[in-house]
Amino acid sequence: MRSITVLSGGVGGARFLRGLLHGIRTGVLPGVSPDARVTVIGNTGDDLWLHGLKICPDLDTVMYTLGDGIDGERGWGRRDETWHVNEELTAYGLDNTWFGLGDRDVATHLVRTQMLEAGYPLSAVTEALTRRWLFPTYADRLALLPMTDDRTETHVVIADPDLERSPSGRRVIHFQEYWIKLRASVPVESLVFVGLDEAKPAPGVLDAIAEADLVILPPSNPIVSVGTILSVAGVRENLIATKAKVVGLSPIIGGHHVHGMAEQMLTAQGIEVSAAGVGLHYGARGHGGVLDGWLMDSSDTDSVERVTAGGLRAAAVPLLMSDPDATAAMAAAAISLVSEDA
Ligand code: FO1
Repeated sequence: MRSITVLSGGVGGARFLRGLLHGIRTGVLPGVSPDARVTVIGNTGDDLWLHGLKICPDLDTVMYTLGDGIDGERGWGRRDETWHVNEELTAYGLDNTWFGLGDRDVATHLVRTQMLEAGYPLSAVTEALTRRWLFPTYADRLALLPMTDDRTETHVVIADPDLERSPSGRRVIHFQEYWIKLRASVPVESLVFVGLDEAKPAPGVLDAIAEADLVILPPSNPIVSVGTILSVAGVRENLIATKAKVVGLSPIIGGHHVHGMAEQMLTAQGIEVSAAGVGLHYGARGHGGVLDGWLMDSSDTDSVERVTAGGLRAAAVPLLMSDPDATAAMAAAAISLVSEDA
């Protein structure tokens, strides 16, 4: 295999990608050549405009993680970060400084916003930013594409008991406010994917799926990360039609997400919060779905039979991305699961 395409969200997807690239480098991935090219299709549903800046959390998390600029503890934002700008904004009385904007991170948003305002599409902006972060290490063997150049934002409808403020008894907030300010602690009435119905795939996105030897759905959020990418026009159709094998790894282990808010998002969409539930939600190619194989954690071994019955190849191995070697082993297991001779 020489070309691998990964549909990725933020923290979970970035951690998986670091292991996948480690596995390519160390030659532990069956049938994958050491000079294999990886194309990441990044989720832009988490994007937001804040303080006049365009912020793309999932693209930046992938870029900083693979460019070794990420803060390892948080999993997002820059290492060696300071927060003076955010502290000053708070001192001026702004009420949206719950979004942790780091001083180093601001530079990324300033460059992005200036380029967007000069008329460059998000894909060109992302390519320019990755020239600093990814090109020195990976050259043309790694590309990060936004899923679309069009504006998309995931918003969350929650109950609002303050009928003065919300006569309807419900309120719509940006996904980032739900996740960061409310810590995903309130019930979700529904999700609104602003712009997603009209979003066109960014240049290279459909080709990256159609021409891949392998497509991977990493353990990112199946609703607000992978789900949004699957909803961009043409993506699902190309996944069903591609000559590539398509394999996914479960973000749910033993009925729970490892971090983030996949449980809340699956519940909001009425999808069973389990490894099998997510795999069968993505579905088997040939049965209206997009997957050939679904890899679950060892604690979900008893779900293998049910997923296989759904038309998917399935296996259960340790899925905790504790370090690049462990993650590379997961990627190798996923590739083996859908290899011809498996
Ligand atoms: N996550 C938090 O929990 N708190 C924050 O203050 C925060 C700020 C932030 C700034 C830039 C960025 O790229 C990501 C940031 N994140 C923060 C993470 C972000 O909410 C998540 O990475 C995804 O959007 C949800 O998976």
